[in-house]
Amino acid sequence: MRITDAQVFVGGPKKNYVTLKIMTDQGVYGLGDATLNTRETLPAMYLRDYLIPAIIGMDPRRSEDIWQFLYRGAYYRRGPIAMAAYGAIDTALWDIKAKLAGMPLYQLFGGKSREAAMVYAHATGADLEDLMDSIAYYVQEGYRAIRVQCGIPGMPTTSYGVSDKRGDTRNFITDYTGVRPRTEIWDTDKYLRFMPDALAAIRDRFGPELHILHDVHHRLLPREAAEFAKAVEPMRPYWLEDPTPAEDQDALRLIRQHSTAPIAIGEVFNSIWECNKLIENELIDFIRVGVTYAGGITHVKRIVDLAGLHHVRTGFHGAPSHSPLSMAAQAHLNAWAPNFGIQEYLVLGTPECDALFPSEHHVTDGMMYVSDEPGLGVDFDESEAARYEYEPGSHPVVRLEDGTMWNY
Ligand code: GCO
Ligand code: MG
Repeated sequence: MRITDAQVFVGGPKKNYVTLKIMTDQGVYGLGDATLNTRETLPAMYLRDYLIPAIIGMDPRRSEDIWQFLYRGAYYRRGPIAMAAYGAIDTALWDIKAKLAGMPLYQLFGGKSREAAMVYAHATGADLEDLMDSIAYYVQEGYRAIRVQCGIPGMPTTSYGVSDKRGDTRNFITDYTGVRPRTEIWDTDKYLRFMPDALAAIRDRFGPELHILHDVHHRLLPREAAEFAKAVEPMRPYWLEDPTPAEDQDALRLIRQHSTAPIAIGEVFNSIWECNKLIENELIDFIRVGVTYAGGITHVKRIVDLAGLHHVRTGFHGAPSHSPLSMAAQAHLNAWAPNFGIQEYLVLGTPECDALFPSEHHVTDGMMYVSDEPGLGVDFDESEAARYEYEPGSHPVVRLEDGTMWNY
């Protein structure tokens, strides 16, 4: 069996999905995702110019060897662009393998460990009252776990992922008006004075059972993160995400020394070599990698197995930029992983998105049900794809009130 050709498509309904389709001499094809939000053309070019010409003629069933060929063969290893490109190929090869077996992908990992996987929704509010309405909406929709993000009083712009318009709960991360980013202003003191009380009010209003998650989005210094984690511990958050940038991994000990609040990190990691020390030293509770830019199923499965040895559970990245293909790959891993924790989930199901990526995967009452179709269980409609083209977009950048650049 041979790979005969592969194509890359960039575009989608208000997203720039980077979709890879690998064709074989037996008519079976595989699909993978390389969507690197706001830098989408780069993995697409890596695939088209360097990787696709090198894998044509190879046996698509040898996914492990092809992964090693891509990773070891590059010499300049890792990084999100390369790992997204390898990840797309790897996912497409697993799709082919499971289609050949006539089984849904999770069967190849060892079968289902659960009937459905808990997901968390995003609630946001311009202020606390607005956020309470947004949480109430998701509770009523059946979600058991909700990430809560709130505008901070006195801050000149809203912080990460929050609209300044009341009642507007769409997720404000990517701006598709061009590559020049808008600026958000950040003030740690205002945040630290407001957010613990806000979380206490949310716990008070929604009771002990709701899983409350919060994303600090890399904004605090390690000492501040320890102070924050200590302050919110009585509210029993399900997790605190990215309390501090994880480049300085030893600094995370400070949080552990001061608080038992669970810590989730890893959405910007792209290899096991960024995860292994945090996992082995048991400095985190949830690993947040995404199949898209952490080298695909082969590599992420390795990270999941390492995490399982150290009581670290999965909480895969599932931001709005994730394609239904990467979400499907994660749905299969979530169905299998003995150390599954939770899955981030934003409603992707617009009619346009469903037409582009037809599938049986679905979320009901806050639980994700994996498709039983052979392979990934997602198709790709090329005539729909022809309607879209790449639209340049950007994340905001963050500055302190005096103009100093900070972490987005
Ligand atoms: C999350 C993330 C995202 C990122 C986004 C960047 O927890 O979902 O923090 O929202 O900001 O993926 O492209
Ligand atoms: Mg995050």
